[in-house]
Amino acid sequence: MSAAQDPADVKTGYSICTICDIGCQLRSESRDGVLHRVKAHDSPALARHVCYKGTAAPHIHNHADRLRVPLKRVGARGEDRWEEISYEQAIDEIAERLRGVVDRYGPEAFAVSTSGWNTQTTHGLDRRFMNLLGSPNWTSGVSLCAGNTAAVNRLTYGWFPMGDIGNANCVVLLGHNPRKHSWTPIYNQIEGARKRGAQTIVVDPRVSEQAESATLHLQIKAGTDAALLLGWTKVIIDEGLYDKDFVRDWCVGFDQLSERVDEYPLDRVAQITGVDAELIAQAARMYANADGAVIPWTPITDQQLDSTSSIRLQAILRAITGNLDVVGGETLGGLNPSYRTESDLQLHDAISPEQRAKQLGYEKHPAYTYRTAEILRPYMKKVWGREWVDQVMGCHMANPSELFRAMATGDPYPVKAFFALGNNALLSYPNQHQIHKGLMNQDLIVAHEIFMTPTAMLADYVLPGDVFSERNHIADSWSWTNRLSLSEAVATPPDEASSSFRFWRDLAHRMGFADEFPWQTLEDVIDYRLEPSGQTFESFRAEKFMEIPVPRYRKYRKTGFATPSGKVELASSILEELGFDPLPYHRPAPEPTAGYPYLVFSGVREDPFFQTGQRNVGVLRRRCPSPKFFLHPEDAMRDGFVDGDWARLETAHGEVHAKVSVQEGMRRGHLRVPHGWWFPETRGEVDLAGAFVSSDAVLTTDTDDLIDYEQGIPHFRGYPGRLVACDPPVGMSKTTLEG
Ligand SMILES: Nc1nc2c(c(=O)[nH]1)N[C@H]1C(S)=C(S)[C@@H](COP(=O)(O)OP(=O)(O)OC[C@H]3O[C@@H](n4cnc5c(=O)[nH]c(N)nc54)[C@H](O)[C@@H]3O)O[C@H]1N2
Ligand SMILES: Nc1nc2c(c(=O)[nH]1)N[C@H]1C(S)=C(S)[C@@H](COP(=O)(O)OP(=O)(O)OC[C@H]3O[C@@H](n4cnc5c(=O)[nH]c(N)nc54)[C@H](O)[C@@H]3O)O[C@H]1N2
Ligand code: SF4
Ligand SMILES: [Mo]
Repeated sequence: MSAAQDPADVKTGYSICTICDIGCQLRSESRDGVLHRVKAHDSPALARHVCYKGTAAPHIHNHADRLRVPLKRVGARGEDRWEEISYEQAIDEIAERLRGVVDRYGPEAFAVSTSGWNTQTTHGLDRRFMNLLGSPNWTSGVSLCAGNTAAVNRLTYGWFPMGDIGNANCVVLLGHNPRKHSWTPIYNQIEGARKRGAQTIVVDPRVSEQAESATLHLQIKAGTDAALLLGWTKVIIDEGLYDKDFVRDWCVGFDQLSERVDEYPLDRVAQITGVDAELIAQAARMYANADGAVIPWTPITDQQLDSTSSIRLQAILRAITGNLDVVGGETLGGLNPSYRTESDLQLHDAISPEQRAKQLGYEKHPAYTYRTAEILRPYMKKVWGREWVDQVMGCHMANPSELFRAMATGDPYPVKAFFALGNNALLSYPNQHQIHKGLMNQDLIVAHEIFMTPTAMLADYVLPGDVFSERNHIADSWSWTNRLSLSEAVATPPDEASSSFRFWRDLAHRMGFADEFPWQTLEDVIDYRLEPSGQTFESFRAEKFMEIPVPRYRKYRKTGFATPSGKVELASSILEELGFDPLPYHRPAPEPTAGYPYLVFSGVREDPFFQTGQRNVGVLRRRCPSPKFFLHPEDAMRDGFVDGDWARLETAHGEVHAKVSVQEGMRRGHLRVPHGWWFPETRGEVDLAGAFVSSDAVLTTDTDDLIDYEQGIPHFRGYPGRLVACDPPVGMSKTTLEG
């Protein structure tokens, strides 16, 4: 047999897909060290959990534009001119320049933004490094997603629960719209519940895919979810539909809550939300009367002006209807005792209380900062056995708006070094102009990336990251659930591409923290994390692909809840201590005007992409070549638009471009803007590859009147805008795409 005919070296393994953040476990197959295909799981229970982004992994991992070697900026910042350097030179220089920033401005001048699920192998070592150095300024895209929800849930009952959709008889989706190709496992769970006869209630200004098959659809006016939930709570209390024993034995603040919801009679709620009063009452009764009901996490209420109240109301409803920690309700999983948590690795005691208190957001918007985590310490210890418990990475974060403002202006102190790992920060927070200004004002920017994104284009050093098919990992869903899942390397990273573990370890060794970073390899860290169970990575891998501890229910009967009162705090003593309203409320957002007649919301994720990613991947981009605004046919007709027209959306803060998509299912007067668009194909022709052309982040700002009080969260759900006809933006005519 000639060499050309030799059978390829075929390797298969289990993988956790990191193309989106739901992390399906799949099967990966490589040939001669190159990822060849990704396919469904061999366990029938998991086989349906794969979408077409997951199976497109070879097109992403083997993409011609994949970053392969470290790059150092040679032109002006953002000019996108580079020289290739060795990994060792890159780390040496980064360490030296970071030391320079810390010596001159203090460790708090160093900030990190990362979402963690795509870099996957960090294991909390980023925070460990920062805590040893003395910087509290870590933030993440999860501050607008499940991370902040986790932190806010803990104010009410000390944990962020996971809905037991598989056993629920009623599922409430506040906007949240899982589909066949968006969070596929959650979609499958909801479909399974429907087939069992579970009722579904969808609250959405659009007839979304989930709304189409819902038992009840409440076509709400964007941004008014808190008012709706106040109305539900009032119905449930007035009609005595709550769990009286649970409320008596396990809740505090019920009378105060009853008084507060009395301010929200149904006619007022109907007027605020645009939903019929009787339909609101019917939905509240359906939820409260179900034997096992869940309100799964949703990003919709993470990104509203009264986000803290919206999230708290979901927590309150779960509690008063007796759905906490029961089968078919909201399970308080707890930590997996077999695996050291990321919080354990993060060493939050290593940073001094004085440095912690410098965390940006600590004073003004403390809900997910160290300030709240510090208050919770003794209660976390009592119930969950650790003082510092992080869930979904979101419980000890700096506030991004405060951070980018400090980077841009030096107020309240300078922030001069910024690292983005697996995060396209420029497009992934509100107020993109301020983020840009902040990035332009840095002495050192490092991006750890797989592609040259607009954020990476602004860096001094770009380090090539590895991808999930190239690394070993055991995932623990960041302490949201206590499941452990195996992910095995089947392919070889190209050239100098390497893991975020290696980045933090090598930097730590150069910055004097070698003793605290004793691990040589990634598998050493996993072995360390598995130590409490007596397992190692190899033994875990040899024995199983997943470990799911047997659930235990109503654990609070033994331990109480991890709150100051030990009970569910319907009126939050922590919010009160922090100087905020302890009870939930609705806060109205700016209304449309004659000049800005649309109520704009951002979101409706597109199936082929995850967030700002994959616009360069031909097999996916061809499914959705351009960004789209959605509007109702009557609005389109009045304003003279037809399907496919290019248009410019203007708000008080910025403008973006997209094509018009006329959709019957939109609520009248509403306009949807997509998230995450830039145009990799225009690199070299358009500044920062079109990062400012269609990105929702330029439409929204983060001044005090437009962010949530407690967390400092931006309002992406319902702000005034107007639509103007325009030509296609420069560079948008190209159609050839790699991959
Ligand atoms: N304006 C605005 N901001 C938002 C949102 C919004 O709707 N509007 N949504 C928010 C939400 S819900 C979320 S979850 C966050 C998401 O925030 P992130 O998860 O940080 O998503 P992105 O900012 O798209 O950045 C992901 C980057 O990781 C890179 N990447 C992918 N795989 C790997 C890998 O294996 N290794 C490395 N090193 N890099 C990799 C991709 O190329 C991409 O550039 O954003 C939030 N921010
Ligand atoms: N294919 C794909 N799947 C993804 C992602 C992706 O980028 N691509 N991202 C993942 C991530 S990180 C997240 S956070 C989720 C997000 O996914 P979802 O939770 O589904 O969120 P969106 O798609 O942004 O919007 C969902 C619905 O909210 C409605 N909506 C808008 N404003 C409001 C409002 O004010 N109130 C209510 N009640 N509804 C409103 C919209 O009409 C839309 O139908 O998807 C995950 N899955
Ligand atoms: S839903 Fe798709 S992209 Fe997300 S983890 Fe699963 S396979 Fe990957
Ligand atoms: Mo998200």
